[in-house]
Amino acid sequence: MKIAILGAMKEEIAPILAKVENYKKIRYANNDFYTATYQGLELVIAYSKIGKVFAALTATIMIEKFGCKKLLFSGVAGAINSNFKIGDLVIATALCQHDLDITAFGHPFGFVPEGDVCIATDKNFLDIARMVASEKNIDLKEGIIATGDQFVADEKRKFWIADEFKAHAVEMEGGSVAVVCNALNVPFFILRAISDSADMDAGFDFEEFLEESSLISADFLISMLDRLK
Ligand code: OS5
Repeated sequence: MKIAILGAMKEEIAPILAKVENYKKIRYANNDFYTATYQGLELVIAYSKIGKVFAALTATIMIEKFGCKKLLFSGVAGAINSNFKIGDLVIATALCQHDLDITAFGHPFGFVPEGDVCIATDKNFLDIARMVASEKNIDLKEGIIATGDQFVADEKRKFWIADEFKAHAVEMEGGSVAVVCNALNVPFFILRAISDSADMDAGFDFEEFLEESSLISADFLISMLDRLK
């Protein structure tokens, strides 16, 4: 059974590609997809490029063209919860889209008719992540992750997202991947390591910690794969 491993940026998947065996690059839809094996598991690895549209496109291709039956996302995120520090690992229990707004029609933020404000992560993956964290003595954080086509570097916006969606972290892809996987009945899991605090220092912190936090997330994801084999 093929498993999709997705990131948004090259830096987020580089440490995963470094750990897999004999990968082969396939160019499709303006993107590179790497088919690989890891401990007998068949993987398809890609970075989507930044934002909801690219992430949804790439997730769909991994499922519909490459036949992936499960999807795991690894990458970085901005912290909303003030207890989350740079380098902390966060798993999304559910995902929402903070920039989806048809409130002019009386709907709540993040909602469109026939959709849901939040989409829950696969329970089995959450259990595996909690098990891996407990074995490795890692203080794994969890909660709702809010997604939007915006790099949040502003406390006012961050506190609004926290208040409106009860979100603990923010990023730019997970919510759209959740929509795709939910529609296509593919169990999914979104893992992020904190790279910044979505505040006025976010741009600097992100650049400084992108590589380090990507590696933290990738290492944990690889440990989860060890449990799936
Ligand atoms: O993928 C985007 C979302 N990621 C998570 C994240 C986040 N999201 C929202 N708000 C925050 N505070 C967040 N913190 C972490 C990270 C990523 C953010 S957008 C970063 C863009 C950085 C960049 N722009 N140009 N380059 C890098 C150089 C470049 C040039 C050519 C090709 C590729 C890169």
